[in-house]
Amino acid sequence: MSDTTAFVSIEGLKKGRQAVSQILETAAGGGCGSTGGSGKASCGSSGGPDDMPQEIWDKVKNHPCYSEEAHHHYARMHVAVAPACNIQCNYCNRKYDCSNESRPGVVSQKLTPEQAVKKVLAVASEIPQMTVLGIAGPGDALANPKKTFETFRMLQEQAPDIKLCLSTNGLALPQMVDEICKYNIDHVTITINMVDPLVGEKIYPWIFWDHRRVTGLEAATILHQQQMKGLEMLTARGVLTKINSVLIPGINDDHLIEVNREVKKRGAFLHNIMPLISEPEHGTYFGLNGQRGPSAQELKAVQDACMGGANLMRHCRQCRADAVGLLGEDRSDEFTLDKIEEMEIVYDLDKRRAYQQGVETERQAQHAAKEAALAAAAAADGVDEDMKVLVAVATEGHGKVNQHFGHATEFQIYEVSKAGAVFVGHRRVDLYCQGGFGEDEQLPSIVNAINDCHAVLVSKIGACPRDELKAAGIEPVDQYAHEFIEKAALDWFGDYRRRIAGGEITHQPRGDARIRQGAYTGGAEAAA
Ligand code: CLF
Ligand code: SF4
Repeated sequence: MSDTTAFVSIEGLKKGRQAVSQILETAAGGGCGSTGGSGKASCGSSGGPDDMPQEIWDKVKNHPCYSEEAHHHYARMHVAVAPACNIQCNYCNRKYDCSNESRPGVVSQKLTPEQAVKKVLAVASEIPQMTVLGIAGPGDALANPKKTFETFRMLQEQAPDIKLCLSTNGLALPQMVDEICKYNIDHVTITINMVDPLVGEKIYPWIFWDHRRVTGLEAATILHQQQMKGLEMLTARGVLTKINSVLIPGINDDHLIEVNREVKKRGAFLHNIMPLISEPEHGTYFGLNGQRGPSAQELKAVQDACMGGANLMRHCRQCRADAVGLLGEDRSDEFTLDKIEEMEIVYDLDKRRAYQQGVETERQAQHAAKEAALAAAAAADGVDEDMKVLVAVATEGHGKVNQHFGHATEFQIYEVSKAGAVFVGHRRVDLYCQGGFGEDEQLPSIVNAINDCHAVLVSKIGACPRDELKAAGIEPVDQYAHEFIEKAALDWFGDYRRRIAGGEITHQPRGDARIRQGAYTGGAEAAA
């Protein structure tokens, strides 16, 4: 524990941790999205009020980042009101969005707090499942405190049902904790890439601190102390915290296990380990100096090594600082300032609640389907009881297999075993169907992206990609169209094991996906 903790009331810290630790205990070992068939909640999954303190359930149940299950149903949005930053990360080029929360890509429009609130109300009236407003750049939310808190203040008055969320590098966090609590900001993300300043000095060339630029080890030491102190203070006040870490191969890959341990000790609710995206064309220090990002397998290996520590988020989409919609989709183009001017904005709380009630009903049906499929899987006989395979799923939301292969721009990846179907990540791909026709030259890259999967579950698929997938050893499966994902994955897995047991097919281990995590969509993607 750093010496800075002297500022934090020990009693407060204990109390805050107590609440958070109850959920962490239920989550331990399950991983994000896993219930392990036990019915226990893992944060980010399908747990309910019986699995965790009611006040925590209320905070996470419809937050798409804090609940893996919720991300199939609920949307978030970001408003780009925070352009300045107080540190330099080697994976950031200021032309691009903040890497704390967003994939770089120029923010289309920076907003004033008034414009931001108007935009939120416009989105809330059009997308009733939008439940969370986050401020995540394009710089650092807390390096722009006036704009950040003014936005939250106005929004709290005008749209009280929307959860408030912010993301920060942590440097200015301790002195902002009172403000954060004043506006009922229940969710705070801190990007923590190291707990050892010797590692930190390879990531942060400088910080701006006490009216001067500080460099090297001193900079990393101050940043580390501020991050730890801020995390402890938030825990003591009962604010849910998520830690984002950028996985930088050769710099902090092994070290992230220690980061996970240290943030868990200080009450972090979730740990989101994200891949460095480091393309030279984005002009970052790392990108220009040959620092590569991790492969999908390297990312999963580090995440798996952290299991049992702070609970993991694996469904992050590294979204833009002006993203709008479900995670993985971006509807920001529909809500530019020009378009908002022409919209009739009706923020109708009752209508929003009624819509969300419908979402909850669907979610319960999804949960029930998953439980039934799990029971069937546990009862089924077959070969190799410990078998685990990956399946790719094409979905456009609602937790269902409901997307045509040719329309997918990403596949969700589930690890399936008799114990359950657990979301473990996603793979972005280039669109196969363009202008109504399949682009066959895209197929090899799509197949490569899911090359470690045994099957791909889709609502529909054409003959050409079907043949190509089969030739690559990946089963194209469309018989579970419009079913809930976990049920579909478990049913397919049961059938797969039966076919092996019956001698129809032989189980073949799959190879590694031959692409780098997050690096397959060209210009829109960049550093973490
Ligand atoms: Fe935004 Fe972040 Fe809040 Fe979510 S994002 S401020 S916690 S509302 Fe979510 Fe986007 Fe990943 Fe962030 S998917 S980058 S974790
Ligand atoms: Fe600042 Fe975010 Fe860029 Fe880091 S990634 S330098 S915190 S804007």
